[in-house]
Amino acid sequence: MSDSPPYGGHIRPTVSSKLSIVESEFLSRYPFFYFIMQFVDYAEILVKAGNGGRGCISFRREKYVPKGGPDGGDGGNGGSVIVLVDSHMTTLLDLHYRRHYQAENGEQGMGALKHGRNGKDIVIKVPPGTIIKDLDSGNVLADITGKEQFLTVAFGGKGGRGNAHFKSSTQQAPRKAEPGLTGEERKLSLELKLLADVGLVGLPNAGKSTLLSKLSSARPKIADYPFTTLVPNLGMVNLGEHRSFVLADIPGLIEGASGGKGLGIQFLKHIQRTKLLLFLLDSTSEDIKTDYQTLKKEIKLFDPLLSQRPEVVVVNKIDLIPKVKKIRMGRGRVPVCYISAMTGEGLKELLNVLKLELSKIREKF
Ligand SMILES: Nc1nc2c(ncn2[C@@H]2O[C@H](COP(=O)(O)OP(=O)(O)OP(=O)(O)O)[C@@H](O)[C@H]2O)c(=O)[nH]1
Ligand SMILES: [Mg+2]
Repeated sequence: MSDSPPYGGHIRPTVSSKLSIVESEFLSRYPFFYFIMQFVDYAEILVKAGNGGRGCISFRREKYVPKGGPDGGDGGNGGSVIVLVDSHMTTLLDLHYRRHYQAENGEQGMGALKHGRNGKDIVIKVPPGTIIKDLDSGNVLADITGKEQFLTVAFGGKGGRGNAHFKSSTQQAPRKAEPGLTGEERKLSLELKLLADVGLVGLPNAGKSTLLSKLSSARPKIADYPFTTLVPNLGMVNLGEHRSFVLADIPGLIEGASGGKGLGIQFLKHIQRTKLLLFLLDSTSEDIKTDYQTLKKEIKLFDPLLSQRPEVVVVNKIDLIPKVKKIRMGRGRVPVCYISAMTGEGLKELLNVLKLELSKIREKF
C-alpha cells in the first residue's frame, strides 16, 4: 500500500492520432483492433546522443598585439538522450510511432576563446513501470518506477579542446585542437509492466470493470458480453486516513488462456508486480470453485510465483441469487468477501479486508 501512489485518480491510455494510411485503413475495417492499439506495452527504439563539437584553432589578431597567441575555444558537448518517467502516461504508444531519437550535436569552438554551444538533450517520456534493456548486451539498464526518476541512456560526446589549451613554453603557437567525441548510440527495448498494488483477476463478465468503477473514479467500459475489457485499466482506490492503493483491471481470463485462447495471458504481466490478487467470481456461475481453479491454473502456467501471491476471493453479483452460499478457500486461510458491485452491497467490508491484507503485506516486507 502506498501513501502517495504514482497515479492520480483515473488513468486511461492516451490515443495517438498519428496513424499511417495503411493503419487507418486497417482500423476502419476492423475497429476492434483500435482499442488494442491504444495500449502498447513494448517498443524498440534507437537512440543517438549528439557528437561533441570540435575545438577551434585560432590566433588572437589585434592591433598593437603582435603574436597574440592561440585563442581557439572548446567545442560544445553533444546533447544526451534521457528517459524520464511521466506518471500521467500508461502506455508506450508514442514510442511505437517514433522509433529514432537523436540529440543535438555540440557546436564547434570559435576564436576569441568562445566555447561552442552545447547540444540540447532529448527527453523520452515513459510511463511508470517501464523496464529499459540494451538490446545489444541484453542488460537491463533500469526499471523505472519512481515519480521523478530519469536515466541517461546515451551520453553526449564531450566537445574537443581548442588550441588555447595546447600552448606551452616550447609551443607558443599550437596548430592543434581536438575533435569532439562521438555521442553514444544504443538500441533499446522498453517493456511496460504496469505498477498496481492489487490486481483484479476473473473470468470474462465477472464484473471486474464494474468493481473498478465503483471503487475508483476510473470509468472502464462495462457491458454484458465477454471481453468487454481489451486493455488494462488502472484506478486509485481511497482507503481514508491518507491511504490509497492502485487497482488494476485486466481483460478476462478463460480456460486455455495460457495456450492463447481468448485474449490469452499477455496482460497478466501487468499484474505481475502487484502485492495482492483479487479473484472475482460470479455467484450465478454453475460452480464457482471450478471457476477459481481455472483462474489459478492459468496464472500458474504463466508464472508460478504469481500464483503464490497473497489473495482475496470475492464473490460478486449476490443481488442475483436468493441466498448467499458461503465458501471456504485455501483451507479457510484465504479471505472471502460477498459483494454486489452493481448495488454496492458488501463493498465497505471488502475495502476493510483489502486494507487489512495490504497492511499485513507491508509489515512483512
Ligand atoms: N446484477 C449484477 N450485475 C453485475 C454486477 N457486477 C457486474 N454486473 C454486470 O455484469 C456484466 C459484466 O460486467 P463487467 O464489469 O463488464 O465485467 P468484466 O469482468 O469487466 O468483463 P470483461 O471485461 O468482459 O472481462 C455487466 O452487464 C454488468 O452490469 C453485480 O454485482 N450484479
Ligand atoms: Mg471488463
